[in-house]
Amino acid sequence: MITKKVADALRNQLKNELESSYLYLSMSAWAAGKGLKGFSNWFYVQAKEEMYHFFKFYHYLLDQGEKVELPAVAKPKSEFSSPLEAMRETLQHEQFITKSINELVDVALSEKDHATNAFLQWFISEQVEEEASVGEILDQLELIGENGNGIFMIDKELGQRTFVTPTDLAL
Ligand code: OFO
Repeated sequence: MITKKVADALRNQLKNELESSYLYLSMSAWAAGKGLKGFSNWFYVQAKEEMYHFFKFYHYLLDQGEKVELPAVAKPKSEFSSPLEAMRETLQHEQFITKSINELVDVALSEKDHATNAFLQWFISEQVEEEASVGEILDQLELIGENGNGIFMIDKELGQRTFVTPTDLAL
């Protein structure tokens, strides 16, 4: 059993995760339209990972006997000036998500909710990884600037990313 305060905070995170997935899917479509297949693949995998995050919150709420109502999702931005801009926005978005996860932990701790705190620890570690991997790509993009060969090389590398099917949820 979880308190209403915790349940409401977790329900709000459903929206954040759905909007994350939607944003990255939009970036994937934008990159595909620009012929950046590798970037498109990377954002597509990212969109799937965000849906997995959404489902983790969704199932946790249901497992705790809570009601789940799906939120309205805002239309994501669909035009970017460059891969650099898209990746900068990705890092900013992930920093926003990290903040939201930290706030969720604060709510769980203030309610002495150890189960929810334990559940959220996976996301705390995940955000460190996400910010680090996006930061690495961003550093490379800032280094090469407008260099077409450099973009081509990074695009090839990002095309290698694959979605690892989670073992804890049937998706
Ligand atoms: Fe990118 O971590 Fe969920 O939202």
